[in-house]
Amino acid sequence: MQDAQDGPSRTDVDAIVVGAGFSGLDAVHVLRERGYTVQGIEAAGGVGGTWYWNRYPGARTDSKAFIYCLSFSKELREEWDWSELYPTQPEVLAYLEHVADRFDLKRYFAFDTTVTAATWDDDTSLWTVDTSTGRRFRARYLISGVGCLSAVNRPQFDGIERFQGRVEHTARWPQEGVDVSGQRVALIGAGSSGVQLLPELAKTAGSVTLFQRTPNYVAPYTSTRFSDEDREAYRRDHEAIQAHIRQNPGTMYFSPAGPSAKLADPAERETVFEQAYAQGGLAMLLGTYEDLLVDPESNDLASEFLRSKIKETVHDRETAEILTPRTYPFGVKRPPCGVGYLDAFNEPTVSVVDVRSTPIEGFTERGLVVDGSEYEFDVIILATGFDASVGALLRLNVTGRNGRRLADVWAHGPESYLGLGIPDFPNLFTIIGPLSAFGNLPTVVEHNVDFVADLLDKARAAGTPVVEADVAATDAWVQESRTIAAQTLLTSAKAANSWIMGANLEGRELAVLWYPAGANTYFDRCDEERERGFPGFSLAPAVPTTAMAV
Ligand code: N01
Repeated sequence: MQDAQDGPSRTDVDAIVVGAGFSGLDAVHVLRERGYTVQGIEAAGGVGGTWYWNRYPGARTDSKAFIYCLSFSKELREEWDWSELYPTQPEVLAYLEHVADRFDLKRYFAFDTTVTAATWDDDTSLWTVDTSTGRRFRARYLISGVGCLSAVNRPQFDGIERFQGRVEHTARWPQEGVDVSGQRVALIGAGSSGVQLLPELAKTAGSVTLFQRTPNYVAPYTSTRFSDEDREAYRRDHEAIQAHIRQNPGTMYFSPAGPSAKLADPAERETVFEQAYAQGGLAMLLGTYEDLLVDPESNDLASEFLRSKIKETVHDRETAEILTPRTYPFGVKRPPCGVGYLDAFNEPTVSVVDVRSTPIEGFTERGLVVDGSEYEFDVIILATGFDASVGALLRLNVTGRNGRRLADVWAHGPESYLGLGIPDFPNLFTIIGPLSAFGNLPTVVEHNVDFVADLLDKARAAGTPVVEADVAATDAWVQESRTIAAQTLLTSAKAANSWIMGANLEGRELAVLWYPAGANTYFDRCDEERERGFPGFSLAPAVPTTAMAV
């Protein structure tokens, strides 16, 4: 086979990688380094993945900068200077642009190209990938780097097309921005995106009205600027930091204060909670007590502390009450972090409408209707989130062995071995796919990509390039994930409408989307699988073709 990268037609390659975010960039880089020919496909006009699309004001990470990056290259670490603890969207996008340029990755991608179908052919042992541009690609391996929060959720509001003003979604924010100066703005959604955007809108808009269905336990952000000394310290301590996050269930740089909130001394516990709240970000969830997501009594203590902060911060009693979560435990819905979110409700131009018991009835020419009343706006912003984890994969229209469609196989929830391989879908690998680990995602991405590359190397060395997750190993992984989830507070996901279990989408069955025993345990399990020679995957020879090199 020709070296697909050198010729004008990059149709037949070893691997197709879908997506140019953290996962896709890392996968293309690692596979190239190991001698595979690769074709990347990306729907956007450039690299960045989630950071390409989510350009709304206020967007930033809630992972610390010195771990929210790729760790494989010392040079990359030396030459990139993060400016603050929780970097903003433009800075993360600039970082990913830099990664792509630094390792010359853009040349392997077809941009502005959306995958419309991916089909396995048993007669050739190849994947065929069709795209929106009409180009068709063939490869031995199909690696999904589509991300877990990329399929946009746009609720079907009645009459939305009638509205004469502007409608935008946070996850498809226009590159040129949206000028809301003096405008009457409606914001639908109070998840991480809405919580980050609202205070930014409030700076210039004439008014901001939040339409909130489920209130959130919102932690503040304290994003300090980095000094040169800070940066030097992070570089010097890189190995220790990586070892630390590898042992943390959320792959984050926090050290819990103790095993149990309910068993801690009350005065000490109060101090721990206060310190975590002041520290901001995810410290309240990951830097206090280890049992918050498994013990209801411990969780109650944290939930009540956060409720008291809302009451303390928001002056108007009725507004504070609407913003206070009371029907589900803290952490079951991924907690948003907000710079000045709660304080914004003390501004006379900012208000909230509770749409839990009286949902939005529909849009009109001038605005939207709730409980029979019309609210008029110039701009309506949807911060309504994503079809998480499975959505972006299903939108690839994947068909495996014997014409089996992934959408049918996963009709009652995703089934996958280690979140990476699916029986009947040979040579498809899903980076941070359903039932892999959730946490600081670049860390999980790198671990997943290295695992898959090692597996492909083994298959290549053995001359058995058709790799498929075993049914028994997959069943056991799915069962284990469901059993562990049932022992946690995730069982309250429905009450929280939490995307963590797909409960945010109407008509969707509740599903375990992540391996719930923590990323540290997940990494151990993957490492064990690798050390034992990948017993959970079968390897077989390919149907001989003259076109492929592997
Ligand atoms: O989405 P969400 P998101 N009528 O699903 C509401 C990551 N992220 O984009 O809760 C009225 O959390 C919905 O209401 P309800 C992060 O992992 C990270 O905000 O379903 N409201 C909810 O309030 C995050 O968790 C950052 O009742 C409707 C909101 O829309 C994940 O992405 C920043 C509705 C959606 O909240 C998703 O966050 C941004 C309807 N019909 C995102 N339909 C960082 O900070 C939906 N809603 C790193």
